[in-house]
Amino acid sequence: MNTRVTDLLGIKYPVIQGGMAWVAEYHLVAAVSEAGGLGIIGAGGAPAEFVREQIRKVKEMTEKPFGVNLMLMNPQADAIAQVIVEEGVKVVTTGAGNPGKYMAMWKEAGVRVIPVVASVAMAKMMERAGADAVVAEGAESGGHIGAATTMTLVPQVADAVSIPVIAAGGIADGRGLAASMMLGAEAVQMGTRFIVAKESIVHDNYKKKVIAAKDIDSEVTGMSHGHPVRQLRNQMTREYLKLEKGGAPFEELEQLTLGALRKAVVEGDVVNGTLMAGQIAGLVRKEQTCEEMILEIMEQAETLLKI
Ligand code: TUI
Repeated sequence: MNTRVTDLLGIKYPVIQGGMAWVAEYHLVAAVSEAGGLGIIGAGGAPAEFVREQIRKVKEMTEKPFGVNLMLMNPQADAIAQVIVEEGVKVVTTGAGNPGKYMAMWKEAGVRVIPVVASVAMAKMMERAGADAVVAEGAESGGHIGAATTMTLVPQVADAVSIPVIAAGGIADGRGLAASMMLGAEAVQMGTRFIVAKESIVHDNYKKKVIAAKDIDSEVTGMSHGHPVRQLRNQMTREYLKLEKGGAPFEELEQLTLGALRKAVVEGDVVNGTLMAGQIAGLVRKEQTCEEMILEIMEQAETLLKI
């Protein structure tokens, strides 16, 4: 299934792994890339030198292309943008902001730049700024989200820009890939399904919660202060939403979530931790290797698209 995205990135399958903070570290990234997709290191809130180490570790494990996701709210974003160039990373995706100020530097260094966007306006702005492709990410996604759904966002972005579009949000199998192609996308980005990959270092408690999750088991916190984050419902989200409804100030809410993603991913605290996952978690039923996941998705999508 060759598309402009597989050509642009030099990958076999149009399947990209979301650059999830804490989750997308070098084992997962190398496994996805080795399986023919594109693995992406999630820089999240990490320091620049940690990201450099992650890049070097991926390079030790695979010669295939891989990328780095720069979360633009990271206080060390400038330094990470630089590390990406210094380490010769071929692909960068960005999230939670506008990567405009890094664009010239990355383009000059030959880095393929793929901003994650949540609106048509942002997609057009990124195309004008020189982006090579965009990820159109719907609100079904886990983590920090925009307002539009994948079903509505992807075709509108595909009509608005000439660069290739990658669909994200609510995609976890071959049906999602086939449907995305029908909407005008040329690849998909998946996060939630890769959380439970055998190669993923995510704590078993967290993986079990994703596998047990049903369609309506996620909540969106932080809507009132403009940073909506989708995650699985637990004691933390219940407390958070109660405080948020009562008009608690941002600083108080922030105290609840500080370090909570790490708590969930590393310590397996599924009570007070942040279990970021998308609405498609209900479809994710078992742990598999990245290769098994990608081959299964491709086979299913190819069968559907041939009909
Ligand atoms: O970035 C994501 N998802 C994320 S980042 C993240 S780390 C985090 N941890 C705790 C609290 C909050 C964040 C977890 N998940 N996805 C890409 C994405 N980008 N989704 C939406 C956007 C986005 C939204 C608004 C991109 C641009 C934008 O507007 C830019 C502007 O400045 O106009």
